[in-house]
Amino acid sequence: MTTVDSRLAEDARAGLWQNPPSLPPRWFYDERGSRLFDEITRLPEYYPTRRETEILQEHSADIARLTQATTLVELGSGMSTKTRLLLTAFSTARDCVFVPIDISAEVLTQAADVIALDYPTVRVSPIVADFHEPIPELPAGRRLLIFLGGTIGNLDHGERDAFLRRVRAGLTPGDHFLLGADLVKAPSRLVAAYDDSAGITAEFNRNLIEVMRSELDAEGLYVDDFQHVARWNPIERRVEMWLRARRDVAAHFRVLNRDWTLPAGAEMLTEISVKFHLPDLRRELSGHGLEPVRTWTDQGGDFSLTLARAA
Ligand code: AVJ
Repeated sequence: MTTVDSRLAEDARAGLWQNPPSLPPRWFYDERGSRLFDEITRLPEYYPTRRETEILQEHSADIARLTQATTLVELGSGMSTKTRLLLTAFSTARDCVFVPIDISAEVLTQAADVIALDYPTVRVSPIVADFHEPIPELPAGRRLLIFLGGTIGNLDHGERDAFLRRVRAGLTPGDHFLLGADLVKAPSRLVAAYDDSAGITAEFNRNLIEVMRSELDAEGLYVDDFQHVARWNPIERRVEMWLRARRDVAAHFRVLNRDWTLPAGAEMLTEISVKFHLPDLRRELSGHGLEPVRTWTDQGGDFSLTLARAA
């Protein structure tokens, strides 16, 4: 068993027998899941990627000037598509180092190679790591650590607190942190972004069942027995994705040596996507020694980028 498998087994043991059962969203991103997510970012209903790209197009030069950074570090970098806008701004100003950090060594190597080819003046120095663990020791220099896409929304209040502590601990006073966060808006638009009419998000969510089936060697677990559910939780201010059993589910996980049941109509929680009010977010950052310098939003105020300075 690989490390990844045993981590999934750990997460499954910790989450599937809780009430309600749950699994953390990082397991969505196997090869098919990553492809489906890529499709999601292009859906008409899914605005965050487009809005964040617009903000970066507009303000990357400002970010380069305000931070004077020489070392750009990206957490959860994936293919670093949006990051190219920052790399262009930074590498025009001065020589720089790019440190993509991702859990997938495969994705990381691919992305690093392409970036190195396209940006000859940028030294690319990838690190395999998980943002649920301490930030690895970063190369010296004035750093800008970025966490884009609104992925901070996957963390609940306690997880966010721990994450922001790790971010602050990984930086030196004067370094900067750039955070992409989705904002509270009409629930109808929020839910549509996670329940698109083409059914891509439904496939993305249901793919988790296939990941569980194959990675945990399950018997009696079928994707077709689960229905995609997305709803707005106004108390927690988050979109939640659930998988609802269409009929009684009785599965056996050979890797865990455990049985799992989910009665018809019952649901498992697969993702939270917290949405923010800017004053709260800025307060949360400064409470963690990350002093907001500037916040940008798109024209419609859908999505935000906040630049903060490590105190
Ligand atoms: C990658 C976590 C930012 O929460 O919007 C998109 C994931 N899930 N559609 C988000 C996601 C369903 C996405 N993040």
